[in-house]
Amino acid sequence: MARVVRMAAAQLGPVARDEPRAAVVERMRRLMRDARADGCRLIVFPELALTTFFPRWYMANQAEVDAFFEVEMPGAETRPLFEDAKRLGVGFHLGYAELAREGGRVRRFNTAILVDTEGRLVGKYRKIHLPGHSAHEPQRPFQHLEKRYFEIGDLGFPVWRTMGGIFGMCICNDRRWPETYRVLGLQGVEAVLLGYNTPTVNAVIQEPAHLRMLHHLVTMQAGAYQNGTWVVAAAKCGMEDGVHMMGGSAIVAPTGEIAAQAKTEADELIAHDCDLDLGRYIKETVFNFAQHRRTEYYGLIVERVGMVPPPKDGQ
Ligand code: CDV
Repeated sequence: MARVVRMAAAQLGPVARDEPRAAVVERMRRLMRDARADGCRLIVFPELALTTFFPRWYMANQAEVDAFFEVEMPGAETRPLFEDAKRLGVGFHLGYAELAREGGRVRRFNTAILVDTEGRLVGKYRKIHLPGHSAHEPQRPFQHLEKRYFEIGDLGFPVWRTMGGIFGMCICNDRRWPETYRVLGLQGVEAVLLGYNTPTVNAVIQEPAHLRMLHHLVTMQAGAYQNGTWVVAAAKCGMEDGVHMMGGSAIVAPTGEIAAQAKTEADELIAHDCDLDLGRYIKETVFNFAQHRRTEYYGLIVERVGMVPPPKDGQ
């Protein structure tokens, strides 16, 4: 019997800096109700969904930065999402800025959680591939200070058996890295859930908007196919506090095909009946890892971080 889970990507339009968390949560709750009405069992919200994408600003005052972080999950403002999950029977993936007190110190992560259809928090992931820079670079049209405001995630890339399948998570820039999908694929992942905030403009080098969209999609399509997994990706997009953020929320099938894609740059739900067994034939044939991987030749992938070309003649 096919294991079909109807899943949704809940794209969010812009969240202004002065928009209260409670108002954003109300927008998300509406999307959850729509998902329920559409027969969905799981909904994916974007990265840092509860606030504007604050790493675009340099803030010297840590208290100002910390105002964008959650100190508890659920907290007073996010608890309704957990209650709705249980009441509606719709699990969710949520990205947020996490301020944790661990080992006697304050730690800050770009985090995503997985909540099941009973409203239970079943999984947590902390973003590993943090893009951008750590020092203020005033020559940029806008900043990307994830390396300043967050630590590198310390939880690895786990998967969870829940809601009838094997689920993994990653966040935004992680989706561009084949290593993300392969580590999840080696654990038999059947659906990779992710949210993203991607500026339409590359702040460092001129890059046409169509290429930004191509790179977003092509990496997810390759990751899906090469690991026989669904990928469900939700954007926060549109003109947010003066910076245009890319839409293109998508549900990608294990075949690498795009099963559903957002049309707007506003709050929008896209959904698909995801057969979690669809990737099985890929996992059992062309990407049967146990039969075909040649790890004896892959050492460089973990031994070497940066590229080292061979010496030029005579050197
Ligand atoms: N939030 C992100 O991780 N954004 C990056 C941008 C900076 C390229 C991304 O990979 O989409």
